[in-house]
Amino acid sequence: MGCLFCNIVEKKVPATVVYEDENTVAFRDIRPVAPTHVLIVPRKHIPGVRALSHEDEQTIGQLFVAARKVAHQEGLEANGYRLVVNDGDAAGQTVHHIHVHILGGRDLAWPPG
Ligand code: DGP
Repeated sequence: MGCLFCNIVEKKVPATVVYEDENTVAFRDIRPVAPTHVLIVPRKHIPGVRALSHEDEQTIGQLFVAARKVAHQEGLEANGYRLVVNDGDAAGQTVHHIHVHILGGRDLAWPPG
């Protein structure tokens, strides 16, 4: 068992990977809520925003720069897109390996539900 997203990073659980580099892996969300819905995760297991420390600054910086690359690759930059990080129960976090949702391909309402 263990962490689902660690298992995806390690290719023990299949996923549609759209981007990877030495620090990050991006794959399509299994329950998409927008025409483009990609999750990008650090290879390093960090449970969530609340678990971050100064040691993670480089990892998180790399994650956002890679998210931008994915958005470009997915053709989202012309119309815009949203990056979402859910942290904790009230936000609806269900997988406790930090991840950024990359959402695009439609107009996105604000505020979110
Ligand atoms: P969050 O609520 O922020 O923790 O989002 C977790 C997301 O993970 C949710 O949108 C659904 C997605 N997800 C859950 N299980 C799997 C899986 O096995 N494969 C993939 N590709 N996505 C998953």
